[in-house]
Amino acid sequence: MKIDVLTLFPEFLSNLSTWSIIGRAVDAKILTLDYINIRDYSRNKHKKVDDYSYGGGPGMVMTPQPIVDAINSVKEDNSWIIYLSPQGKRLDQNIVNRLSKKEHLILVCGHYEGIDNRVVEHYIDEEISIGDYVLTGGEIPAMVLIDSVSRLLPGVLTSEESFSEESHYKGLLEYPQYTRPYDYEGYKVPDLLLSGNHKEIEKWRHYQALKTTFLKRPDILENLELSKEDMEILETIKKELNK
Ligand code: 4HQ
Repeated sequence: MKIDVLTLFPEFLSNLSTWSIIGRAVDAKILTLDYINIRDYSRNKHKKVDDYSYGGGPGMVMTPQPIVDAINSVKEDNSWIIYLSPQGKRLDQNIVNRLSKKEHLILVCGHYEGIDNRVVEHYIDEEISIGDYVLTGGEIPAMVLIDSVSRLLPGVLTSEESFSEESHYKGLLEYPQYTRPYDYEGYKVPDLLLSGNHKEIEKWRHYQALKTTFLKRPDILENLELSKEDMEILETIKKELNK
């Protein structure tokens, strides 16, 4: 996959190519990351990229010309152009899965009060938000998107790392995990995990994943199609919790 990030602050993002698993993907040429400085495309003699808002009001708006020229400098037939903004669809694992199958992503990062709406309407394929809060720019959302998408590219995670992706915990929160020491300041690891009984451990983890999801993120459960077996386990969990 190729990802081009269009930004006014390429140096803020450039560390990403060396970061752990993403760095590994870049080294293995599974992922090509490029940062394009929108300002380089300004045809203004002062390299200006913003202007006052029509209709008045505080704050500057990013002007179309440098953004569209920057898009056109990298755009190909297979490109999918994304604008990161609070007005977009909220990023979730389903969107991440879909985007991980694209050959070329172009991520447009806005600053100031945002970009001229004609760019959003006519040059952007999809608007994506990483959550309902206001940031100072689209660079951190772009990093979130790059991180979540790159770990799904074939060959980036080891087969062990990607196992949980395919397991039947799909969609549920993770089961609790423990490592040594067995006894930390009097807090002990559940004994079953030391039993060596893999079948029982598997059952326990499945139960815990359902329980954690029910307790911490009931909204996730509502949007999942649970198997008959999982529904029964969930009933047991509810009974044990007296609900
Ligand atoms: N911004 N999810 C305003 C965001 C944001 C978000 C990016 C701030 C765009 C113009 N982007 N600029 N939340 O708050 O994606």
